Amino acid sequence: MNGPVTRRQILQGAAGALALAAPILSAHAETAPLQLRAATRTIEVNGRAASVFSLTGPDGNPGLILPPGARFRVALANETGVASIVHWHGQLPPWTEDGFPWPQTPPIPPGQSHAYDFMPIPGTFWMHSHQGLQEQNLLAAPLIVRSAADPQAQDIVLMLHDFSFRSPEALQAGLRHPPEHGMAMPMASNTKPAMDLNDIAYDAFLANEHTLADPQIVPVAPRDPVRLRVINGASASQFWIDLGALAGQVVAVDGHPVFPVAGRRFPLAIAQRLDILLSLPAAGAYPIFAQVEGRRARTGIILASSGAPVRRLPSQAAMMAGPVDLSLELRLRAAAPLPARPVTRTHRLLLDGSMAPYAWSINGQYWPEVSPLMVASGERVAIEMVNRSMMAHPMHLHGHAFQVVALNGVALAGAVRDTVLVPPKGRLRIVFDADNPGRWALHCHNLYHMMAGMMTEVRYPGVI
Ligand SMILES: [Cu+2]
Repeated sequence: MNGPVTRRQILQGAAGALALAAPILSAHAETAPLQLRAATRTIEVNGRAASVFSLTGPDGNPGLILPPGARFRVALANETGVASIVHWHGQLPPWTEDGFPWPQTPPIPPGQSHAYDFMPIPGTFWMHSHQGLQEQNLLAAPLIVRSAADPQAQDIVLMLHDFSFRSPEALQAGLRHPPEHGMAMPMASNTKPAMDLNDIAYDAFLANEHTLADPQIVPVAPRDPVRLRVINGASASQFWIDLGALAGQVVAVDGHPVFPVAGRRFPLAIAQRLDILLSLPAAGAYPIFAQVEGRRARTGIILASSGAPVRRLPSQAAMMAGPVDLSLELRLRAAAPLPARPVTRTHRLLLDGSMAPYAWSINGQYWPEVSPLMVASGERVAIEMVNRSMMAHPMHLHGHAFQVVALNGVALAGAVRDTVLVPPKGRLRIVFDADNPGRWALHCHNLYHMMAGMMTEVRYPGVI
């Protein structure tokens, strides 16, 4: 074998030697990897058939749920018929296992399988294709990593998606024209300029792949503790999570614990997650809604005690929802903040773009023609994000958990997370420790903004 020996090769060598000497010790190494299958299927949305992707674990359910302490040891089989690669959103693997189509880690050809093996961090995560527009066609699923420290509660996953009967390519092509589907909505104060909320007019919004015409009904016993894990897996839609008659406490965002924040209605930007503790106060049926910002459209699931009557709920709310904002972000405080230390390197990102022409850039550059943001191992890095456009950008950094330390100039010991919303004309500051050498994508998680260029790279020196 050429080149430097990696830590993994040393460990594999050691495991092999031990296996020869003492077979009982090899049992762990021989544990079969979890089979994850990317494929295609037909689903029914509002009574009409649609061909979409699927991403299912060994039990045939979407995604994976890992028990406490388990490694992420996965064989991903690509049965989609096209090249694909799946990103483990929010996880901190070595960069070559991140599921991003770098030249060094190309997409998995159709019919082939690829192995992954790393120690996951606990919490609510998700997985999605990072190839082309596949995420829009539901190549996305939950990735839940349980922890021995989790409080005893019934785990309920609520994964959101936006859906269209048109192909993602047709949706993207439509964006090159003036924004007839775009929506300009005045902000609360009419002294401020108009902001853009939704680029695309979707046909449906899915909650665990159902609409409110045929919602998922989850059995829950009154007063039993529930941990609701909400994942915004939509490609270009942001939601207000509405607990209706239930009172909840947000205890984690993007998988990372926060001091509890009580409420009934929480904003959720694209790609973000919320862990909410709640319980049913009495027998009955309790909807959990997700309403699209700037729209009356909503989706949701229903938590219902045994035998409770469930009534049909309209898929349009009475009132239009306002823009998803930083009202929750301002209240979040990390329960496990980054250790205090001085910033040793700062990068500044200017986020620019417009609906017409449909082009979105970072520091005036369009992916893939970008200058990498260099960081070195051991540095405490700050990134200032300044949004000069009229649309919000949910910015996601791969391979690192960052802490939000300033919002519009206000300093705070905010949440540790992997995706943060930069509102129109807003600015914020995040910090992270450069502790995961490699090449890492940093991009807007609005799929169409990313595909129009709003992506850059964080790179460590010496990576080949
Ligand atoms: Cu964006």
